[in-house]
Amino acid sequence: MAVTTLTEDLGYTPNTDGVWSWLTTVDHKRIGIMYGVSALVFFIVGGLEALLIRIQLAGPNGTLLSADAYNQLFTMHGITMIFAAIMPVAAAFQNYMIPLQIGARDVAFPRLNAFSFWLFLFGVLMLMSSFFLGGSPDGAWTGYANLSTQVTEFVRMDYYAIGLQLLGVASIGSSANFIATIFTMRAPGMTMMRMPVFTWMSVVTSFLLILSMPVISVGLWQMFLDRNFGTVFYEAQASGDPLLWQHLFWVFGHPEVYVLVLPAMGIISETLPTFSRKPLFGYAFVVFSGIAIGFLGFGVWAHHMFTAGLSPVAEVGFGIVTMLIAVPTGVKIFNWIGTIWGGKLTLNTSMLFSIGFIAMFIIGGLSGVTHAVIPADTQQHDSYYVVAHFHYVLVGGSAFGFIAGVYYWLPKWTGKMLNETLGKWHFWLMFLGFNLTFGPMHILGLNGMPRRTYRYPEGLGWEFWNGMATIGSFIIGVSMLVFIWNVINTRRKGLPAGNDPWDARTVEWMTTSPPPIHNFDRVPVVRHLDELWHRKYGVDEEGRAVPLPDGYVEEPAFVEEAGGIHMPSPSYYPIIAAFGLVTAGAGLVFWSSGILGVGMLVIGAAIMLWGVVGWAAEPITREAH
Ligand code: HEM
Ligand SMILES: [Cu+2]
Repeated sequence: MAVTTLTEDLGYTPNTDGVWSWLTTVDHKRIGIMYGVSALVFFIVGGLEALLIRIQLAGPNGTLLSADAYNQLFTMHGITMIFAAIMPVAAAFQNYMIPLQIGARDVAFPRLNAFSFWLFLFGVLMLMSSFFLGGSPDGAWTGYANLSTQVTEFVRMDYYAIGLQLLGVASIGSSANFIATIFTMRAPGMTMMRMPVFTWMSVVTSFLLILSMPVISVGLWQMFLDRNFGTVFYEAQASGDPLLWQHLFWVFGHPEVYVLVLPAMGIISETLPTFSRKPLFGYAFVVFSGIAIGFLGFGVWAHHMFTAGLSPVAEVGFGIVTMLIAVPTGVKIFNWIGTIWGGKLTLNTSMLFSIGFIAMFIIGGLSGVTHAVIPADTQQHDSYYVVAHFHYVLVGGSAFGFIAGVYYWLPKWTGKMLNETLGKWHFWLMFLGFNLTFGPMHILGLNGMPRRTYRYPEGLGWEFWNGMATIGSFIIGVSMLVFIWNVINTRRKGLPAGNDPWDARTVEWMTTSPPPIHNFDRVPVVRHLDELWHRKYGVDEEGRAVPLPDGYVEEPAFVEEAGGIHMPSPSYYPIIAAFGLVTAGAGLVFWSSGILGVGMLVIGAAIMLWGVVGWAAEPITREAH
């Protein structure tokens, strides 16, 4: 079957090698790889920031960092890990895997997809340039007013106010793309209740982003206006209200934590059945509990404000809803354990990280429930107990889940198998390092150690456990080096993987490894949840899975496509539009410096306009050299 891009129909062959082809690509797989590589690099940056923090706190009276430097580091650590590492790694998996899981050839809006990626990348680079241009945001990742609206000689929190907006636009763009793709481009027969759970959790995550990002955008604009135009949205003395910022931030912020963990939950819902050789236990319950978490996630934001002086009635309401979220979360955990139970387990690295996810997430979830108890939270708030809690769910949860996904799907992306021995070293070092870093923080927090404090005196009993936590964080660092070495080594000389190395269940394993630019030579007709298993195995009278005779498949197995396959053409307008928008954003960051700011704003807007007009008017005949 002939595969052409629209431009090829007109005798042009896109070059797929070289930097230029990456700068102009609109292929979801390549965009996924670029998100993945960027996220890994930024995870390392966020990790190095964390190691500096841990060195400073390894013992009492740390002297490595000044208070000012410390404030910038933990603020940027939080922002980097959330917006530049965990969110883009989710986007990496979603970009690469969603079209493959639903039997589509690409996403609905390929150029918007490229635009979202470049906006994310340039937005993060602008945020990080703050290190070299006057100092980084230092008001914590939560940016509480009036600390964040204080006008100083630095523009630090303007980077925050504008930078997060740009990343928000990128997230909304890719979320709209995923929703349009999943609802309109599934292979024939793939009903919603035959969709893999990872794709389902991506639907929920995309809606969470589209509904929550605009809320913080309003808050960020008000912060920017208070800082640069003398408005008083958050000025209590001028009938503004600093609590308004906290409400706007957490109406976004709490759904945001589910944006970070639901994709990882989707991934282990793929790996656990494959490596237990059993269908996912309670598929529908796993799907609907994810949807329930999405809904309830919008009703708990004020549990972050139990010490902000809200009325007891409001507090109790938010406390109860917060406890309620434990129910759908528990349903998922029981269904994962139900899947493993009685299964024929393959304890490879992907499975170890998947089981590690469940165990660590349970610990994080349980401390989460203790936060819902208002009097207890009053003690725990802003202490290291809270820092422990969210690292158990974000590192032990999200990060472990995504790493399980790399060990599961990298053979599909590269056609090569990761080394299992190095994988096991990675897992056990990370598991040990992680628990040694964040386990003791529960004790430190209950012993009164506050977060966001650049040093502590002797004699408060915090020395030993801080020392342990610092050792643990370096063990995490070593485990990540083992992982990176494994990936690099595999790219060079990994063993061939073949199309279906895990004898897996879902459609993505039906195509080659790596997949061709058009994903499938022939689009499969889907009749079952776990379609591929049903093409390989029947069920005997005892209900056991028995291999089907070779070549046996229910007809029609594939879609008949007359007239060849058309793929979207490379384009350079998305990167131009993204560059223009970020330049205009940088102009706003430097608004207070007069002509420089205005100049960048105008030039950026002009470049963006060029990009958008070119994109809209792009003749499909243009040769993108
Ligand atoms: C991998 C190793 C990591 C280590 C050793 C680490 C360590 C720390 C420490 C010590 C703090 C507290 C700083 C303070 O309050 O003074 C902190 C804060 C934080 N971390 Fe991590 N972290 C790691 C990974 C992550 C990841 C993967 C995420 C997110 C997805 C994350 C998100 C955060 C956030 C949001 C804060 C709060 C920052 C703030 O208070 O504004 N961390 N981290
Ligand atoms: Cu919350």
